[in-house]
Amino acid sequence: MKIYEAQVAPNPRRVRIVLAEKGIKVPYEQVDIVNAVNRGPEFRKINPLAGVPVLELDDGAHIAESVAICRYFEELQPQPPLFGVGAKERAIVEMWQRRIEFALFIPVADSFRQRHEFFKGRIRQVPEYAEAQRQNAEEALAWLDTELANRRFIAGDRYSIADITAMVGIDFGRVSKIAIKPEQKNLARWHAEVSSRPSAKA
Ligand SMILES: N[C@@H](CCC(=O)N[C@@H](CS)C(=O)NCC(=O)O)C(=O)O
Repeated sequence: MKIYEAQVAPNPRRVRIVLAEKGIKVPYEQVDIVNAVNRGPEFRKINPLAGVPVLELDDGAHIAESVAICRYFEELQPQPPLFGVGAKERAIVEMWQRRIEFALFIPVADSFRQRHEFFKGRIRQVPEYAEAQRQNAEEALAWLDTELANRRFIAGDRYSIADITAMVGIDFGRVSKIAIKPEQKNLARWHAEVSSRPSAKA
């Protein structure tokens, strides 16, 4: 088993954090995304969509999509649970994971992807969309600040994959000048707590 990843990129960081939380060690192979090695024909045999991370199993199967990889490890080793426990909590974590992914993580990613030199020639870029998504991400931060007024973590009392996606998204927002505002005290309190976990350095 091994994981193709890139140390600099946000999606692989989500997987590294989940593995660190669970104390699972998997060998990593770095893919040179700066020089677009992931976009070449060899890597596309592993993931036709070219993204990292990709988990390679011992039987040769490839699992891409960060959250799918995280779910695989949750099944292998349920402790500590990062996708909820029981029907209700699992559904609530799923709801928040998807909300954070659509309302924050993707807008943050688009703010970078849609205008940065790194993605020139890789995807069709619309710089105006980058700015629209930057504003959408800022709106999501304001909304999350109100949500976090009454609970410790994004999906409730337990740290979950939704917190991981939100923290990684917010941290990556720095390159697009997306940041928690001084008045967003609940969000700042939450961000300080999740960032202080040892796994945040993974
Ligand atoms: N939805 C995929 C996204 C994968 C993705 O876009 N990965 C980025 C790194 S965060 C990448 O490979 N970027 C280089 C490129 O697109 O050329 C996931 O969740 O894993």
